[in-house]
Amino acid sequence: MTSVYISLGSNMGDRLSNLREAAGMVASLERTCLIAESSIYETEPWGLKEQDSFLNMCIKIETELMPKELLRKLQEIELNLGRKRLIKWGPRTIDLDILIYDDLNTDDEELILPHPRLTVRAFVLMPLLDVSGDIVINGRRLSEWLGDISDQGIKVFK
Ligand code: PH2
Ligand code: MG
Ligand code: MG
Repeated sequence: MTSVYISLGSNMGDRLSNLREAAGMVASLERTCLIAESSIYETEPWGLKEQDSFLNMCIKIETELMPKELLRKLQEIELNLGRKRLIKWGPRTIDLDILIYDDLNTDDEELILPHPRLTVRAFVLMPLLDVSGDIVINGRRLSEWLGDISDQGIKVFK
């Protein structure tokens, strides 16, 4: 079994139930179990400012799915929950991103691991800290990366 951290985000429709449904669907994937869920955070939009605020969370799973298999399954879940790929960094019903897959470092065009923008996004770092503890990514602890980021407008939602 491999430990994997996944980020969930939603800023369209019923954001809370989108997160909950998606987390449930990930938990019921074959050869996969859910280990931990973070708090849910309400976060100001990052990247493209002119959109509604997001709810974000992270989960930890253990899985026997290979990275690309898992990626495909997450994309299926996004589609099943009505995700349409419209604008980069724009509004979305649900976004499921693999953040960390074991200690794997890949530079594949489809799947870069650890997630390349993990260390600059407070909306990822804060929930990740909840479920992973203060692990080292790209040579620094999550809390150190977080310390570099000025306030990105994040508050606990639930
Ligand atoms: N996702 C994005 C772009 N901007 N901002 C917040 N606060 N939360 C997100 O999940 C998010 C974002 C594209 O994946
Ligand atoms: Mg994303
Ligand atoms: Mg994504």
